[in-house]
Amino acid sequence: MSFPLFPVQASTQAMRTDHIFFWLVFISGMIVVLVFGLIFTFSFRYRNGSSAQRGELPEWVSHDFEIGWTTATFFLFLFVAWWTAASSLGALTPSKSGLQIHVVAKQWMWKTQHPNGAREINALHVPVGEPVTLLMTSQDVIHSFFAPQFRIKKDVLPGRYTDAWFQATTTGTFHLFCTQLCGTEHARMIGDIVAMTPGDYARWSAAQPQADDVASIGASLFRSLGCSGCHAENSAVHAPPLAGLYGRPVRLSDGRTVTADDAYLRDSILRPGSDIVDGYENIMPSFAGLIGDDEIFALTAYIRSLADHPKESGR
Ligand code: HEC
Ligand SMILES: [Cu+2]
Repeated sequence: MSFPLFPVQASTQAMRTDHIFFWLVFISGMIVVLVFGLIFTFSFRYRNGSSAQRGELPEWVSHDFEIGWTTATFFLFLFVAWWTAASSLGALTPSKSGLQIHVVAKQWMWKTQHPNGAREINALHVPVGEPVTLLMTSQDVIHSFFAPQFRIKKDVLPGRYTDAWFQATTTGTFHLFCTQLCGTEHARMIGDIVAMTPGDYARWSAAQPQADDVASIGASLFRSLGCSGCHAENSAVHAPPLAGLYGRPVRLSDGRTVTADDAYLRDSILRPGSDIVDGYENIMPSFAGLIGDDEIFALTAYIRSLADHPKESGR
């Protein structure tokens, strides 16, 4: 279903969003018609000098009537709140499966990287019918990832991750905009999202001149940066094993329990002193300023790949 003056609906979320939008416009419209209808009726009926009856209320305007319509509108609003919240929460929670794409925004371009290492600038190729999770960060100022035909918009912040997800429903080329005024060439910070059939996507991604699988780039960084010196099983240093860590709850020395997601891993690498794992000393050096977002993403992909083999897990 598509409406004039509206961007086409190219994702599952687009239909849900528009559905809610039109129903809310319709409900609000009905209320406007009712209220204005009553205003005009009453101002005509009770105009100065009219012979309409004033004083006693008619019989049917009872207490029960008043309680009835107040309760009805209350439940209508509860329903609207529940309905929009349920849909928005669904849009906020990325699915665990599907494709995970790393997005780095900078003045003034979008850089994307696929799980197999393929990189793009101001473009993003995705398969139709598969959930795509975007893990996003910025190298400088605040940007915002906006794909109107997918009805997704999410701020992209320096120094932390935000995520968004969508599932494309039709093939085609769609707009990608930055919607956060981010400098002189903000208006040119645009790109194309190309939704392809899964077969075409597989062919496209196999044909990319990419260096290597992101997780294996991470594995070699893990050695070259010296992480393995402490985190390897046979290391003399008392450091937590990372196999099986991703997605698990972690107990911290201050008693909190957090989930080892992408943001946690990033913080562990950049600010190891802020979240110290229970039972360990704060001896891990900070890698802030030494490695960039691409390296952090690769290290995270490597640690995530360790979680796929639970039998290696030391936990
Ligand atoms: C000097 C030894 C040392 C080095 C080098 C080191 N770490 Fe650590 N790391 C630790 C210790 C000890 C902890 C536990 C205390 C803490 O949380 O700070 C830890 C914690 C972590 C955690 C959180 C683990 C958990 O179970 O929640 C991650 C993730 C991590 N390190 C990744 C890395 C990565 C990636 C590198 C390389 C870029 C690295 N570490 C380099 C010693 C080290
Ligand atoms: Cu921007």
